[in-house]
Amino acid sequence: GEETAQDSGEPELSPPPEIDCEVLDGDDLAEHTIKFGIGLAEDSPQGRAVQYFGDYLSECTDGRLTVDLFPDSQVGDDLEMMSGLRSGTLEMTYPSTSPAVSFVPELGVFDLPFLVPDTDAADRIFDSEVGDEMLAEFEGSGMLALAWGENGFRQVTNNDGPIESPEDVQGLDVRVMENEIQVTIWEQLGANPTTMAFGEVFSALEQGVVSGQENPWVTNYTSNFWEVQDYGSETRHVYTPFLFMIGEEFYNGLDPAYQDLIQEASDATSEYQRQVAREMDSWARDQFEASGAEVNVLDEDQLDAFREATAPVYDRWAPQIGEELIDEVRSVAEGE
Ligand code: KDG
Repeated sequence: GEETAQDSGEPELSPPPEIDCEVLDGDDLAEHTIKFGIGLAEDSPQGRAVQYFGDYLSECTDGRLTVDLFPDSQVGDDLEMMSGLRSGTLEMTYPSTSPAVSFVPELGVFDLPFLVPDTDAADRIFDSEVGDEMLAEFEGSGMLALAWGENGFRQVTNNDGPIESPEDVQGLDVRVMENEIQVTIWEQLGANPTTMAFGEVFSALEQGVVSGQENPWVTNYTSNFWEVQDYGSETRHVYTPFLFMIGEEFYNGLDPAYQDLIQEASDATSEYQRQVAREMDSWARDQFEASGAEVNVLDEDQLDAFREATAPVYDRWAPQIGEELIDEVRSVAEGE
């Protein structure tokens, strides 16, 4: 894109939920520094949420539990950070569900195109029994998923031109997440998808290894993709959740009072992170546009053309994900 000076303005955000706890201050309580790695930037909703989580823990333990945040894939990509949790080199991470499908295949339901219509539907899924069950699937894997988060609705950015119809995607060299269902979506549309860890995306775009990628506006803006992308198109083709994860062995070795506190702080963080993600979404789109990129928002008819063109992805993957699970998640999403 044309590199213009950025308006370094901050988004207007509501205050985080109040931290309301009885301080754990027994002399027998150990001190721990939790290394928390994320793929996104410090000022993304994800980064802001981890900082809130750190404040929560340290305030409620008089500084005995602290969080050390490693943003921007500094300590690895989602899959590497998940291995770190299992081997004990990292305590916490916040991956997308998509790469976690290799551990919990049911999470592939979120990779289906246009499954989640809006953020209310996402909340209904997260707060449902089926939502709890999916998180519980991690037990025994070496990692525990303590809460949901919102990565969000994914939008395509690229350097070829605005995306308004499925035809515009044909032949597009696009980076996708490390997930076979995502690959199928783009193949179905006639694009050339390449799977790649998030930390490599910026330089791949810069060097022209790929022309485009897809991520929510908050990521497209806070990870500086506007510097290397000319077009952003609001396609909302997939809604990706985040998983708020901790190493199972680390967690099981903690004092039960710490375990309870961490769960409570995770729930508050989940609420806060979703709030920030939603408050920053259209702001980030405006910032992306103000940076000099061309932005277009698809209307319902244009989205319908994408719904139709990607429908075969359901038939292809339903057997693996489970027809019943898809129906269940759909009806929870619709509030039935
Ligand atoms: O910490 C999360 C990121 O590493 C990643 O999941 C972001 O959506 C993402 C992507 O495109 O890889």
